[in-house]
Amino acid sequence: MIIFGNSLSPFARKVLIAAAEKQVVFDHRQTGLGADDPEFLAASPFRKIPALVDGDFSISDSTAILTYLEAIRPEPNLLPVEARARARTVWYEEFGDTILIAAIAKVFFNRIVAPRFLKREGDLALADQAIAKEIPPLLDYLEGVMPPSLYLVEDRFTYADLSVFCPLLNLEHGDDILAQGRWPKVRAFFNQLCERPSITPIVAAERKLMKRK
Ligand SMILES: N[C@@H](CCC(=O)N[C@@H](CS)C(=O)NCC(=O)O)C(=O)O
Repeated sequence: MIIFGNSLSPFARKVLIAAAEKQVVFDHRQTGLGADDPEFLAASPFRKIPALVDGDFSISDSTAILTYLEAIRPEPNLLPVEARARARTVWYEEFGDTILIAAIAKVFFNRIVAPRFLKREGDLALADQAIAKEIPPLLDYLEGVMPPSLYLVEDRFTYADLSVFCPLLNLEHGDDILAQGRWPKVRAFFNQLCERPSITPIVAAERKLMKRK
């Protein structure tokens, strides 16, 4: 199996962690934006990362890939079976993949991607506005729904936690808002996940990269 996508992408990171949780053996290609590797393009018709190739099967989109991984490797179960828990897991995945990342991307792109990787100035006012106005209500929401176990669904690690965690790591790369103490449960949720064996190496590598000027 091949997984295409640099882990700085929250969507690629989601797939890399899911594969590690399921102990799937894979070859990781550090595909970035604008890649023209023909194998990657065959798997991802719109050049978006992540993408996956498994023998003669290929697919892109993190949600599609997680669905595939869950089907071929049902244990450990990361997509609950019980109706309400499954629906809530899909909701948190959708929340992470759309609402949360839309706001966080304004910070991550303009403060990190534009200056470091595209060698141009980002729209810093847009990033500041996201930190001041857009992101706090999303963290308020998470703080309000966070169970005492610090797992969003079924008091155990599922795709729900993974999908919310991944954008939060991009937030950490761009701003220290989560470390400020206003959202203690969300911060504890984030810190707990950073300690997971499937996640720790990715967090360590990215934090190291982020410190590099
Ligand atoms: N819904 C997709 C989103 C994938 C996505 O937008 N990936 C970004 C990187 S974070 C990308 O490849 N952007 C390049 C582009 O849009 O051309 C998923 O869950 O995988």
